[in-house]
Amino acid sequence: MDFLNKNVLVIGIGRSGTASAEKLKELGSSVLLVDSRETEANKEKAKKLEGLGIVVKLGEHSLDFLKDRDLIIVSPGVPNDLDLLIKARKKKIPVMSEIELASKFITSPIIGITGTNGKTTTTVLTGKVFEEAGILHQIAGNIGFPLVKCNDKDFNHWFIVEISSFQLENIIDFKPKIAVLLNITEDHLDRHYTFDEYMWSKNRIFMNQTPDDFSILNYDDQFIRKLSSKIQSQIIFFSKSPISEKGVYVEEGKIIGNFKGKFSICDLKDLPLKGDHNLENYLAVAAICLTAKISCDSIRKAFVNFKGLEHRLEFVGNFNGIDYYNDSKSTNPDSTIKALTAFTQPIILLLGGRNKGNSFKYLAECLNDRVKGVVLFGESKREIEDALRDKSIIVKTTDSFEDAVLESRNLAKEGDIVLFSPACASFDMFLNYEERGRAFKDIVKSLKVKI
Ligand code: UMA
Repeated sequence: MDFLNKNVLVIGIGRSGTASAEKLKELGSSVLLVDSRETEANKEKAKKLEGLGIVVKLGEHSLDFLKDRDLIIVSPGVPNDLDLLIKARKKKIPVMSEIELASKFITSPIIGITGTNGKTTTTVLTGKVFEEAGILHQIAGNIGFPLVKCNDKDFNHWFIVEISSFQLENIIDFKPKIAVLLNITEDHLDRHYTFDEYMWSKNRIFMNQTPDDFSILNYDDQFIRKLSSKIQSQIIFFSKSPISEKGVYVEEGKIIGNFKGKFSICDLKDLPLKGDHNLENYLAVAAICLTAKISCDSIRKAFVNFKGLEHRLEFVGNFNGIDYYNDSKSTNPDSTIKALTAFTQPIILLLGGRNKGNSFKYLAECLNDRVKGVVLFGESKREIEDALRDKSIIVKTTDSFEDAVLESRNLAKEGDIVLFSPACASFDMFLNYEERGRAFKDIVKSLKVKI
């Protein structure tokens, strides 16, 4: 696709939109970048981009933006049913996401990793194995570094890309060599409206694959296993139990590979990250790396040395015999359910924030005997309280984030875990989950936690 002298509209002045606009300008397109939010920060960004010859318009979107447009690049945070996009499609103006634009310039193989939970850990850990094996690679995507900023003109390597459902909504030809679907549970229903629509966007990761490509699928997820019959690429499964299909699974405390014969990859007891979700991540990474023909030795070494990521079951410290864990990245009920599997001790669980359209009923059912108490905060506290009504668990509702953390300390006894795994987005009280996680850690540290 030639971008020279094309009239392109880019929607969103975040990381994706800015990087796309810069790339298109470099390629000789005439770029109009628009964003509905006229904030001081956006005005600053606009000034810089205008210096590069990009026209920027902040404030309400206008249908005039579509006039004489050849192409639209849409940021992931922009809803797919935005009036401007609906009108653009009616006018037959192509609409593509930033990863689609990026893929036009990439010839090296892409590993695309999607799923409701575990994407970032799987992406980073895959990178660690590639690093251990000495294979050139770059990590990009939803992790915070737009793929369109990457360039593979100079050398041949792998792109390890974390991909969200939002980014998949507007792909056209995007085709990963290895496409990974970790799990699918309810999430982002405020944006996708129904679970089927959310599934539809996730499944798009496979839509351009051919029998020369590979898909890595979670055998234990009934929705994912069902869709395997519709996938064109070579399927490699991973499972927490023994399976006869080609792939990676757990048997007798070991991770086993079954790729033209069975072999042991590593012992579970040597793996530093605990919990069912981390086991799924390890299995997926092993399957990806074996598919990329990396040795078991490199996989094992990287697994053993990887200590996990900030805000994902991160150990904060011990205060008066109580262990505090920050799992602020848990923004949906499923990730909290999985976080609970990491512990055998009694737990005080902190829940709350902005609900993304999920039900808390199943989470309430999964609060097993080990959850002694639940402390609620934020916008969704009443909704979660309703879901917990029939449970014989101590439930405390608080009026501020700080009160919630202090209340959890009051409920916990020596030997207990305080688990901050909120099951909700952070946007009711914080800029993002990182800021929320840091706030949790700061409050815990102010309790004079010994790290
Ligand atoms: N906007 C409009 N009109 C609208 C709606 C939004 O102009 O109708 C504007 C907003 O004001 C905003 C921009 O469009 O300025 C949207 O930007 P964005 O939210 O897409 O921000 P980016 O900085 O481009 O970040 C995106 C991803 N954000 C989202 O998916 C919400 C980042 O993932 C990603 O790291 C980045 O691209 C680079 O690829 C973040 C995320 O929260 C981490 N992802 C979700 C998740 O992981 O759960 C999917």
